[in-house]
Formats: sequence, C-alpha cells, structure tokens
Amino acid sequence: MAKSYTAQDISVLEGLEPVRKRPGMYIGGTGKPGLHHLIWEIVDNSVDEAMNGHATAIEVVLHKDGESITVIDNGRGIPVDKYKDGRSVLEVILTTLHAGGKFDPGNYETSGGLHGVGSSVVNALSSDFQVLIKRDGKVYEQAYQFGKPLDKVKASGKSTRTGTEIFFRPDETIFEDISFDAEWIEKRLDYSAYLHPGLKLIFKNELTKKKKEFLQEGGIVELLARVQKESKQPPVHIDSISIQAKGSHPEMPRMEVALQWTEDTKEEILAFTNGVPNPFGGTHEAGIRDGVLKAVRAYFDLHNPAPKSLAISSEDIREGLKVVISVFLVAPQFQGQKKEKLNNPFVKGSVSTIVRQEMERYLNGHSNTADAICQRIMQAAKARAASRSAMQKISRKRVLNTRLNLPGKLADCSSSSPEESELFIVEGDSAGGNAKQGRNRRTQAILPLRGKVLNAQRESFAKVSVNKELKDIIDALGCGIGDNFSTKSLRYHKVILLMDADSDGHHIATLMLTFFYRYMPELIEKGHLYIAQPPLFRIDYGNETFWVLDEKQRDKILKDLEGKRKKKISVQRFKGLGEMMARTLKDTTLDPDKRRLLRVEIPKGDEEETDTVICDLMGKDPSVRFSFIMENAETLAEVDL
Ligand code: 0RA
Repeated sequence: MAKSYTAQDISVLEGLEPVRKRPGMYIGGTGKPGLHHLIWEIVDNSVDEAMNGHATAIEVVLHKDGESITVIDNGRGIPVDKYKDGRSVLEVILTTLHAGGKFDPGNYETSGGLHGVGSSVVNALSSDFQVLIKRDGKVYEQAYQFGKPLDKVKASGKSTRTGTEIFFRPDETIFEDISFDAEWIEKRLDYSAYLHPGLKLIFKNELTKKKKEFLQEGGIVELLARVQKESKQPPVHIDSISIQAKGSHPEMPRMEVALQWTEDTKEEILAFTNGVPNPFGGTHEAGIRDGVLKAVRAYFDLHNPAPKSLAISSEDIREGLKVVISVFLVAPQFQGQKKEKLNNPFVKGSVSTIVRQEMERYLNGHSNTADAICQRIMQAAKARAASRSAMQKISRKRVLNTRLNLPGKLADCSSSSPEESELFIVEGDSAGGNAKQGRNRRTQAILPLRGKVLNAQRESFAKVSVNKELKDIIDALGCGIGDNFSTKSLRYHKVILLMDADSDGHHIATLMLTFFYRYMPELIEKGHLYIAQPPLFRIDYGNETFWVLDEKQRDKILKDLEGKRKKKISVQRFKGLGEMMARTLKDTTLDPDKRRLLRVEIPKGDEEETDTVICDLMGKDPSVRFSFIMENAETLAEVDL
C-alpha cells in the first residue's frame, strides 16, 4: 500500500508566468512537435496513474475542430480536497510549475516521479482548459483560460466511477499552428501500447469518426517482431532474446530488453525511458551496445568459431541487429527539452552489466541460436574485408594516376582547374547524350548513370562501395569516401545532379542526396553539391519563349498571356531530359549565364534532425521519399548562378 497522501504534501513552487514567457523551455518549441508535446504531457500523467496500478484505459479524443483534445483515464482522479492555502489540490496541481523538481516522492509510487506535473504547463499554454474529476462518488469540474481558473472547483453530479478527464485547446497566439496531426497521435499511442502491456489506449478521431484501440499483451518482444517485419528481412534466429531485470539499481527499478539479429544490414535500436521514446538514444543505448559487444566477444573467445585471419569488428557484430530497450528510472535526466536523449551516466554501466551477463548465459545455453548469430557476424566481417581490399585497390590506383582511373563513361572536361570545373551527374544515357552535346567541353563534365543506384541508407558500407554507379561517382570526383574523404583532391567544385522532373527522377535524386549525406557530408557542408532545375514546359507566345519549371508557374504565365491574347500561345511539356533538344538543355539548364541551380544545404543546427529524417524516410515507402525531396526543395537555398 502506498503511504496515504495529504494535501499538505504538495509544495507550491512557482506560478505559470515563466511557461507563457518561454514556452520552448518547457515543451521544446512552439512548432508542430511542441504542440503535440501538450498531449503527451497529459497522457503521460494518465500512464503514470496506470503504471501505479490505478488505471487500465486511456482515451485520447481529437475533436471535430482538429484543434482541441480530451484525454480521459479511469484512474483515481486528481484529488480535489482543500490545500493549506484554501484552494483545492487540483487547482494547485494545475497552476503550479514544479520546475525541474518533483512532488515529495515519499507519497507516491511513481516511476517517473512527476505525477501530474506537466498538466500545469499544458494549462498555461491553453486558451481553454477544462478538467472533470470523478472521485468519492461525485463529479467535480473546473475551467481555466490561459492558465487562470475561471471559478472554484464545483461538484456537478454523482458518479460511481473514478477518473480524470482533461480537455484543452492550445493558445493560438503561442503556437504557430494549432491543428493536431492524427497520424502522430496514433503512432505515439501505438508505440506506448507495447511499453505498457495490458494498458488499453484508445484514439477517437472525431474528424474521421474512427476509433482505434491499442492493446499489446506481448510488450516489447512484440514491438521487436514488428521492427523485424518492417525491415522486410528474415531473422537470423527465430526466438528473440529477451531480458527483464528488476531492482538491479535503486535508481532503475525496472529494465527490459528484446533483441534479435536479422539479415538486414541496418542496426536499429528503439530506446525508451519511462515509456517515452528517446529518438536520439542516450546512455541506455550506449549500455546495450556495450553489453552486447562484450557478451558476443566473450562467446567468440570461448568457442573460437571464427578463423584466426578473420578480424571481427564491432560494426560486424552490430550489423542487422534490432533492439528494443525500455528503462524505468526514478529521476531521468535528458539532454534537450523534448527528452530526446537520456543522460543519466550510471545507466550505461548498469545496462551493460546486466545485458552482458544475461546474454552470455543465453548464448551458452542456446547453442543453435548462438551458432546462427556467429555465422551472421562472420558473414558481415567477410563482406567488410572484401570491400576494404576493393577500396584499397581503388585508392592505390588513384595515387598512381588519377586520370587513368576515371570511369569509362565519364565525358570529362578539358580544364584541370577544379575551381572552374563542374560535374553533371545525369540520369540515363539519352539525357547524358544531350548533355554532352550541349555542354561547354572546357569546364563541364558529364557522368551518365545507367544502372541501379543503391539506397545508401539501407545498405552497408561494403555494398555501397562496390556498387558500380556509386563507385563511378567516387572515382570521377577523386576525393575518396567516408573517413578517407578530402575535398583537397576534389576534381570539380560544383557537383550538379541533373534528373528528370518526374517521380523517378526525384527518387534517384533522393538516393543520391542520401549517398552524399552519408558518405561525403563535407561535400554538402562546403557547398559543392547542387541540383539542376530543368524546365518542365516551354510556352511560345508569338516569337517569345518562356521556360517554365512547374505547373504553378505555367498557370501563372498562361493567365498573364490570356489577358493580352493577341498572338498564338503554344505549350509543350517535356517528357524527360532525353527528349529535349541539346540546344534547349544548354540554354535552360547547363549554361551558367542562364540556368538556375539549387544549392543543397543541411540546415544549421538541424543536423541531428536531418539525420533522423533521412533515417526514417529512406527505409520505407517510396511515396514518402518523393514527398521528402519535394518538401525540402523549399529549404534548399536558391542561388542564381
Ligand atoms: C496527484 C495525486 C494522486 C493522483 C494524481 C495526482 C493523478 C493525476 C493525474 C493526471 C492524469 N490522471 C491522473 N490521475 C491521478 C493520488 C490520489 C490519491 O491518493 O487518491
């Protein structure tokens, strides 16, 4: 039984003014993630109530306006009894900012130690906030605006049930946009269900009149199975390895891990603290990596499955490994306001020790599984060794003679000064042919891409470095790759992607961007990477010609011309670069005096975000990839050159 709770135990710390003054400090920002953070603050309180064993279901309602939310739980209900200053405890909780601290933990059996704390922040940032409590046979209600109560708590009826219902509408003067994204809410609830097995999470969307329920009895083992399925690659061993530890460290009452090797090349670790995802990992992620590496190395040392000549690196061990780790901490510390990264230093060692011990025990007790894992790791080590020797050959040749090593299909420029040289990477042979005819031979080189470009995000370094098309690009640029990259030997100071303005073209451009971002980030950082903008339409009006980039621009020009309506108007749509006359391509896209180029930039301060965006999108649905490049075309700096 928890110690009984009294109103006096809650100490008033601060008013809500600081929240309205600097919302970013409390919810990370006032953009879309910050807006949705309001929901998570409320839901997390209800989840806490459930984790303490007092609630079994939580419902999130997105109302018809798309701009307001209700969160309902069947917990004990926030207490409404009188606090020492005469106000109700409910009001104190909803108007007190518990800056960085927590309620006296002696009275609560919470894992996060922040019971009800975030609700005051949501209250402060809402133009309307209503709370309804069912408790002690009664219903109580209170309404707020901008964090200020409109009245006292009022008993409004009877109920045999208990629970808390919170309605809020974010303050539109604080947030950039207050419309919620149903998909975001759904995804978060979907994940939460795995982390709190047995807890029923309901999402009611009044916009679509749809209701979804998330309930996962299988917990993170089930989540891992889903991660593996989504990778579309078979597992290396059928049963995943799962570890549950209780009370190993006084500050970490619970920890759960599920892991499995797969034939996928990507390592994936989903990390959670107190049921909240940490997209940038942190000390629990570091701990699991360390523990797994140590356990596997110990197993290799004991059983010697690998030939002496085969060196096994930590990358080999991690290849294709899928992990879900969920830790529960009494006082979690995070880096970043949005709890993206766990920071408690003791967690690394603690997780590593438990994982190492449990994994070693498991491997030694399950020799079939252990064998399969060893084979998978050795396969990765062999592939890496093969690609390393291929890479060494490439760089040795380059030292001997850079020119000799150039790819056969490169039409190089005659200038040997990188400052004035440009490389056009062109999709397809026919487009490549046109570009060759239309180029300035002295300063412009053309490299046509024929085969399939690998998705550099999904494939291992080993595969990327032997892919013919990517290898040709590496050779043509002459500047090496990965750790060996150096702009000193870059042969062209402008590297320009020239692709069709259709979805295939966008796809290839996205794959190329991913490749450069992963393996030659400096090329982007130093401003050497560009995207060409070939026209999609040609409009002739008498003897005037307009080159038009997209539909929007076309419609605008046509509207203007309709107004005059004196001469004949004709519109031609280019099916692809291959169909364009060489002369046209030169005049619109190649000629430095007439063309427009987009310079590719990684937005400053957003490096981590760019990283996750690329990680998230490159693995999955092609339509998502398409919209990624379309949307981000706006964030590319536009330069006229
Ligand atoms: C403070 C004390 C108690 C419960 C809660 C807060 C509480 C907060 C939230 C927020 C959303 N749902 C909630 N449910 C409960 C303990 C009350 C007691 O001892 O009866």
